[in-house]
Amino acid sequence: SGAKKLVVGNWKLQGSRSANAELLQGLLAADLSASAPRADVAVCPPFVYLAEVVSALQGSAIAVGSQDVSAQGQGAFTGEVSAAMVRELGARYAIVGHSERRSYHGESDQLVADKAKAALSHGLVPIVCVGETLAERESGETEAVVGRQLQAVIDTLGADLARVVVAYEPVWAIGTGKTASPEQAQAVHAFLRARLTAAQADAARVPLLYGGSVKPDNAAELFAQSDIDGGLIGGASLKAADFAAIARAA
Ligand code: G2H
Repeated sequence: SGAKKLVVGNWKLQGSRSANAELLQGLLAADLSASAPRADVAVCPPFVYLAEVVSALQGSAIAVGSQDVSAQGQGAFTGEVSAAMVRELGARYAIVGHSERRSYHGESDQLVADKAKAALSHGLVPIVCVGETLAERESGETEAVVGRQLQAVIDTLGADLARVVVAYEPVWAIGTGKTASPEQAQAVHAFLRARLTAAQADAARVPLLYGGSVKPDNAAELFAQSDIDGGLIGGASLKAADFAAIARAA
């Protein structure tokens, strides 16, 4: 579509203070607001680095997000990090429901929706991830699965639905080097757009990101699809040159 794209880096469980400093220095040197004017850019480091990353990016156009957030506000929830805490550190986004959280940490559709609600209520923009496994795709269940994942968010957020970002990440394409073809991705994005719009007219403009092995050499054709509004980038977000090239492909 013609609007500005959103390109988000998901660092996952990677980084160190020195590696982060080098990566951020590379991103700042790439001067993305000038060299990638069609992309809004954000990076999502592990929680413990949020403050330092926000501070390093102060004054730049690069926003910061967390990779998860608690559904709880506060209390006896050892190990959790609240949306208010993430927001206080200066983050703008919170990824919720990444497939790695759904599969390795057993996060349900409802928990993911509750996390999105907690994020929104503290001024964070949730990036809600949905996506099917290979077995689900092969048995023709892709739309049923992503539809079910999205429905929990629709039911839980009500009138706030239009304030989220949705990322479609086919599980079989995550970190595997297999990318959905632009046509495969577009078909699911069109389905998600239709579902969002049917739920609420305003939600037609919810940014829909594609994630799963996005690289400099496939980003442009993905971003050219009419319902792909940007990307959620894992591996390729750890190299400044690659992440900058993806932002420039917007
Ligand atoms: C999917 C994606 C980023 P990668 O998880 O969220 O990772 O680009 O490494 O497939």
